[in-house]
Formats: sequence, structure tokens, C-alpha cells
Amino acid sequence: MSTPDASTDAPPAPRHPPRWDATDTPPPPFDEDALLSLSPTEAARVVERLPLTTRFGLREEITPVQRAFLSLHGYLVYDRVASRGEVDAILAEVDRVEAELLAEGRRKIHGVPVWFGLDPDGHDYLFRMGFTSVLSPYLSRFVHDARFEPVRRLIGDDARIGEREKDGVVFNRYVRAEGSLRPDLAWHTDALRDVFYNRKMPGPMLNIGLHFDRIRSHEGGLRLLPGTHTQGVGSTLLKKVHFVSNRSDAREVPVETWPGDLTVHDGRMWHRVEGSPYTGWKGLRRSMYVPYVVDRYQPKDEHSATPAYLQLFDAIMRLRKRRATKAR
Ligand SMILES: O=C(O)CCC(=O)C(=O)O
Ligand SMILES: [Fe+2]
Repeated sequence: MSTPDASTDAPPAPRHPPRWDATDTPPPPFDEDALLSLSPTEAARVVERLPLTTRFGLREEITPVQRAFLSLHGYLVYDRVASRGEVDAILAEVDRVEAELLAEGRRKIHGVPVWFGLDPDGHDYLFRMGFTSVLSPYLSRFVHDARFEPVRRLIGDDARIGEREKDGVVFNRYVRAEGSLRPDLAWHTDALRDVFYNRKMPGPMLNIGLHFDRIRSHEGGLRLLPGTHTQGVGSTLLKKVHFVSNRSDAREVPVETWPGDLTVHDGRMWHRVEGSPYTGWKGLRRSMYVPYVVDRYQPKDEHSATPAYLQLFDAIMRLRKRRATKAR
């Protein structure tokens, strides 16, 4: 399969396209047309009345209400920022890269392990990879698209897309099956990872995620603990034990998604991924995280070592894969 061109309207079909239902459209994003010149104090007052499940529209500028929502709650959900064609094209690109990695027997990209488990049919299946855009020119063009410029400026005027830094563009798949490496992801903050990378305490940092599947709140998906981004370093590191429990919390907010949605969340906020109640392909969920970096430029290459924070996870994933393969 060749790399799709962003200009064609017929991208190759992914192996597992998202479930689209024409009658299941999201509620319209919050109408901000009359609120674009509010002061921060006025915007904060508007936000106090908004539900935690508010969906926003991504415009050329991040609006005062969006800034106030992010500042109070620690996250934002944007209505379908990627088109249906783009969602399909990205998923097909990941299929292509996965096949390439399998054919080459490659298990690391720039030091970040590629986690292969088994899919519901018992075939090798990629669960997480870093530096995805390094292997996909289509994806590299996509993440640099002008529509994401306001998101970049939200992080900082000098922020850049770290395609070759940290873990690069990370692609995640979750599915419940025998041999699955993970149906879910336990409570954590992303700030802990930053502590490993920077060897300093977490400061403000935003994570930008793209969501590829229709996930209703009872079907698992991202869970956020609003407000935990301003909790202070102690709670960031110790409020819960990182990557251990995945029990629901009375204050958590389920993030319902439609394919193409974009989320912004503060890296210091506690969050998790609830597994799907469905076993097999019906519960497949995919997400992609784009790193925006402001630190000194520290690119990685094929000689880079595996980051310390990933070594333990990697050992666990390998063990799971070995067990799954043996059980067959
Ligand atoms: O899949 C998601 O939406 C969340 C992933 C996540 O929290 C992470 O990889 O740190
Ligand atoms: Fe995370």
C-alpha cells in the first residue's frame, strides 16, 4: 500500500474503520459567537455554568471561554477536528506502518518499544507505538496542518511539535481479548513521565489527543478528574498510585468521543482509560497524542536508549505477550 496523499478524497480504507452511524451526531459545540470578546473574569463566570461535558468548536483563536474552562477544569474537548476521510487515512497509515514493523521484525522506534500483543483473531497486533509520524509522511503533514496552530499557540508562542522528541507522536490501541496487551490504562498523570524526561518537578504542560472511535460514556474511554491539575506537586505525584488502580472515582468525567474529536488535557491532571465492556473488535478504541514541546531541542534517533520510565512497562508487556503466545 502506498502512502495516501492528503489531496485525494479517497484514502485507503483502514482494516477496522470506526463505527459511524449517520443518526448518531454529537450535540452542537457550545455557541461562543457572542462571547468572543469577554474579559477573563466574565469568561470564568460563563464557565461556572457550563456542564463538565461541554464540547467546543476549534476556531482560529482559542476563545476566552475555552481558556477559562481549561484553567478551571484542566481540559477541553473539541468537536471533530479531523474529517472522516482523515480519520480513515490515519488509521490506514497505522495499519501500513504496523505491517512494515512486523515484516522487518522491528520492535523499537528511536528507543521507544513498539508493543505487539494479539488481536481478537489471534494475530500480532500493535497496541502502542511512539514516533508514528516519523514513519508516516501523511501523518507528519497532518499534525503540522494550520488548523492546529491555535492549539500550538495555547501551549506557547515558541512551542513546536516534537515529532522526534520525547516519545514523538504516540498511537494507542485498546481492545479486550485473550492475548490483548491492554483493554485499559490505570490512573496516572502524564507529569510523572515529564519528571523522568526533565528530572524536575512538573510545571504546566498540555497533552493533545486525537480520538478515532465513537465511544459512549458507558463504553469505556478516557476518564478525567477535573481540577486535579492545580493540586500541587504532592498530589500530582501521590494522590493515587500511578498505573496501579483503575477503579472509578465519583468525581471523574467520562469523555464521550466521536471520531475526529480532539482533547487537550493538563499533564498534571489525574486520568485513566476505562476498558470497553465489549470483548473483541466491537470494543476497539484508538487514540493519538501529539507532543508539543517548549524545552531545549533534544531529538532522538535510532541510536537512542529506551527511556527509563518505559523499561518497566516494556518488561510487563513482553511478559504478557509471551503468556498470550504460549496460551495459544
Ligand atoms: O488513550 C487515551 O486517550 C489516553 C492515553 C494516556 O493517557 C497516555 O498514554 O498517557
Ligand atoms: Fe496519560
